[in-house]
Amino acid sequence: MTHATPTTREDEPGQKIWAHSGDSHLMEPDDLWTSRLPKRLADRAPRSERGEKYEIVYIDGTQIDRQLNDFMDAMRPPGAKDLDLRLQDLDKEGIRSQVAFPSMGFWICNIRDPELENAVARAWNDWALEEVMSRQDRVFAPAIVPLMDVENAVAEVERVAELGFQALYFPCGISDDRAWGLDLWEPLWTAAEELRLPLAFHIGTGGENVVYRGPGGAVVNYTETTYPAMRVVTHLVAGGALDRHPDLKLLVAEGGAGWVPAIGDRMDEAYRQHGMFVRPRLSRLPSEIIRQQVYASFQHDISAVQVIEDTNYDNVLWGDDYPHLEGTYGHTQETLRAVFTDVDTAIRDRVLHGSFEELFPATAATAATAS
Ligand code: MZD
Ligand code: MN
Repeated sequence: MTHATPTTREDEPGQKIWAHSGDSHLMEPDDLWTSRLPKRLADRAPRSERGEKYEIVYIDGTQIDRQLNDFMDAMRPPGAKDLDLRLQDLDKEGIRSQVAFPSMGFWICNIRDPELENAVARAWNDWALEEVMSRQDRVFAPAIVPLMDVENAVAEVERVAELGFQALYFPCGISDDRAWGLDLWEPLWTAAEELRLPLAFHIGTGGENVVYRGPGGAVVNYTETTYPAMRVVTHLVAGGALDRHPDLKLLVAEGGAGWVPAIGDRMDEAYRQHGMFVRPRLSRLPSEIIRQQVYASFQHDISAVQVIEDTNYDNVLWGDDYPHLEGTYGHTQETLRAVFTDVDTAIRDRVLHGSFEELFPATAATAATAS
C-alpha cells in the first residue's frame, strides 16, 4: 500500500502535508523473546509487569525501569501494536515512511551477559524483519547492535546489512570506560561506514530516565534526556570517529535539533582557543563535521526549524514519535502547519522529506514511485 506525496510542495490550504518520520517506535509483542529464544534465555529477556501504580521492566531478574501506569497507558494509538492499523494511522496523520525504533528493545543495552544480549538483540532484529519490514515498505526499523563484544557487534551489523536493514540503533547512555569516542568502537564505525548504515542514537536510553523527583520533575527529567544526546555528538565529533569516517552519518532522534549548531560553535571555540590541548587534530572544524554528518530529529520544536535559516545547519528531520505520548499522533497536521507557517518551502521540504531521504536513500526510491 503506498500513497502519493504531493508532487508540488505548496499544499493548498487544508490539503494534507505529507512527511517522513525520523523518529517512531515499534511496540513489541509480549511474547517476542519467549517465542523465539530457548527458555533458559527467554526467562531473562526484557519483560514488563504492571503493578498498582507502576509498570516495571525487568531484565535478567533485575528491575531496570519503572513508569507510572497512566503514563504508559497514554501511549496507545490504535496502531501501536497492529501493523495494518498503524498504516491507517499513518495515512490519517500524513506520514509517508517511519524509521521505527525499539520500545522494550531499548533496554537490551542494560544486559550484562554477552550471550543473553546477543540472543535478545538478534531475536529483536529477526522479529522486526519478519513481522514488520517484510510486510510493507513504509515502516522500517534500525537494527539493535549487541554492544558487549565489538567483534560480535560487527558480525551482527554485517548480518543485518545483508538482510536489508537501513540503519543501526544505539543508546545515548554508555559507561565512561566505553564512551562512544574511544577507539575500541573503531571496527564498528568502519563496518557501518562501509555498509552505509547510519548510526541512529535515540534519547532516553542507556541510563536512568527519572533522575529527579522534586518540583518540576517531569519537565526536568524530559529535558535531562537531551544531555546524553549532546555527549554522543561531542564524543563522536571531537574524538575523531566521524572525521575518520566521512561517509558515516549520525542521527540523534527525539532530542530536538535547535542545539546542534550551537554545540558546533562551542566545539569550534574549544578547538581553536584550546588548540594546544586538542587531540586528535581533525581534518575539518567540529561544526563542519556536524554540518556534513550529524542529523537530529524533533517533534514540536519551533527552534529546530528557525535555526536552519540562521545557521545553515539543515540536517534536521521531523519525527512523529508514534505511538509515544511525546509525539504528534492525533495532532500531526496541526503541528506541521504550526511549525512550518511562513517557513520557506525549501526548508520545509528538507525537514519533512530531504534529510530523511538523504539518511535512508532506499526510501527515496519508494517515495518517488508512490502512486
Ligand atoms: C522507552 C525514554 C523519554 C524519557 C522520564 C518520564 C514523567 C516522571 O513517581 P516517580 O518516581 O515515577 O516520579 C514521578 C515523576 C513525575 C517525577 C516521574 O515519573 O518524570 N515522569 C515521564 O518517565 N520521564 C524522562 S522522558 O525518558 C525519552 C520520553 C518519554 C517516554 C520514555 C520514558 C520512553 C522516554 C524511553 O527509554 C522510554 C519506553 C519503553 O517508553 C517510554 C517509557 C519507556 C522508557
Ligand atoms: Mn522516540
